[in-house]
Amino acid sequence: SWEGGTRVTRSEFVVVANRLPVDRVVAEDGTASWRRSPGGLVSAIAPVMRSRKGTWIGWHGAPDEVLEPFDEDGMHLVPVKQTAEEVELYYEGFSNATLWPLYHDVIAPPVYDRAMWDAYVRVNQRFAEAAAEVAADGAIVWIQDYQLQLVPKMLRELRPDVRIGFFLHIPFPPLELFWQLPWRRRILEGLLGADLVGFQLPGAASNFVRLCRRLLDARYLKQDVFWDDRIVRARAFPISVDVHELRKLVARPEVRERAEEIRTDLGDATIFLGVDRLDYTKGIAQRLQAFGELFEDGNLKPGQAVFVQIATPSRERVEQYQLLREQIEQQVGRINGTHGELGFPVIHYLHTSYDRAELAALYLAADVMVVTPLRDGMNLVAKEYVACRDDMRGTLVLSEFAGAAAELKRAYQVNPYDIDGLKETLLTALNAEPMEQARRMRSMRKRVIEHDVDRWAHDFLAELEQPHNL
Ligand code: ADQ
Repeated sequence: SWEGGTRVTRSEFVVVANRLPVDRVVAEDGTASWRRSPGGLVSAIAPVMRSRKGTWIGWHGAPDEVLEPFDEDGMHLVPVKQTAEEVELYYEGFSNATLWPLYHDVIAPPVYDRAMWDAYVRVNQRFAEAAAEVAADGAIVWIQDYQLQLVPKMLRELRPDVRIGFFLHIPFPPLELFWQLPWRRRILEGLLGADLVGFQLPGAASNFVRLCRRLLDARYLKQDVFWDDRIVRARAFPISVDVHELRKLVARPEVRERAEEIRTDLGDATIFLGVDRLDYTKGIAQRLQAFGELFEDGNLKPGQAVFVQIATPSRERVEQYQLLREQIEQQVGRINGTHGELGFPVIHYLHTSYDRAELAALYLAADVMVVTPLRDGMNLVAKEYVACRDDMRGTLVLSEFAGAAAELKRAYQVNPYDIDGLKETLLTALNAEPMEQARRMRSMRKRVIEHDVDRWAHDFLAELEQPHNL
């Protein structure tokens, strides 16, 4: 169809996410091009996008810039504008200073600010309008994550004919916490615009259903909510990793050589590894505290064991993230200053992002992978580590508060708030015999290989496409 002179491509399959699945790269000669963003979500959805001639709606990453739709990597992409002020209020503000901490057990205090809320509504409306414009009759529209919780309802008002799925990548909080939110009813009604609301864990789906009953007085049966003469299904779909991609990576000779090189560079010490966005939900301070105390107690000696902590820069304009960075960097300095020796720091802290091959080499080099979030929707790092260890070696220390703990039962599970328990578990994992390592790794690998990210996308879409009449 022709609208306002520009051709609108209508799609049977539409993905709506805060970000487009591509990043702009500028070459040395100044020419700009697009490159597919790394990460499981994009690689899971890209094949579906291609086979269904799908459209992806999202922000392209540059404030204030208006871009026309374009095709890249076999996908039709529709950029949605965000002003600099909206990035500050909607993205850094309501999404990452309000919803993110509220949904992660209020580890940091959520900010409740009306101007942020207004921007959240405005930007969600813009995404809903973009989706309404490109969706074909009866299309499938799949909305991603906490930045866009109002879109399901807004889109349904514009386009009652389309089938709407929503997936929340982060935890959904218990009623007692969600209740704090001044706009709690609006968020819940926003989500109820979907036909299917997907969560990482069954417990999150239950929290949602319980809230619908208590806050909106909605009728429900198990995990089906009756709302507006419709059935809204709440279900769990634990997300996973691109096992195929990771296996190909670790099969590359240069990745295996790089892993050897890392081990040599670290003086053949036992390697503990942490890989996280620098985020207060990840429990980085707790794991470093526990590790440092193992030196204090004489259980570890400098040169014998090292901790490699990769911390990806994240949300650097949000105050809590600036505070966290200062705190972690001070802690690293203190522990190295106290326990390190010349030529033998006990922590290697790297505040940077790596490509997939370097990450895979680090996973291969690590003896003990340490994943200790205080709360995490899933945690893909834990699953990536398992997917990479086709040598059946290495141990995984995993927080009970990561969604992944429900599947990776053979990890050494810990409560990261319990520093003594964490210390004990680090030592147990370190001292596990090769046979025991292999036994645990085999069981965890079975789970991850059978439940990879393709299956996640497939299961969600199969459920969404199932007929469900009232
Ligand atoms: P995140 O909070 O970002 O994801 P996680 O699931 O661990 O957490 O995913 C992080 C991804 O970034 C991994 O694929 C990892 O390899 C990559 N990464 C981390 N540090 C990196 C670095 N220095 N360089 C390059 N890559 C790096 C949110 C939720 C999670 C949920 C996912 C998916 O918070 O709970 O598992 O979405 O739904």
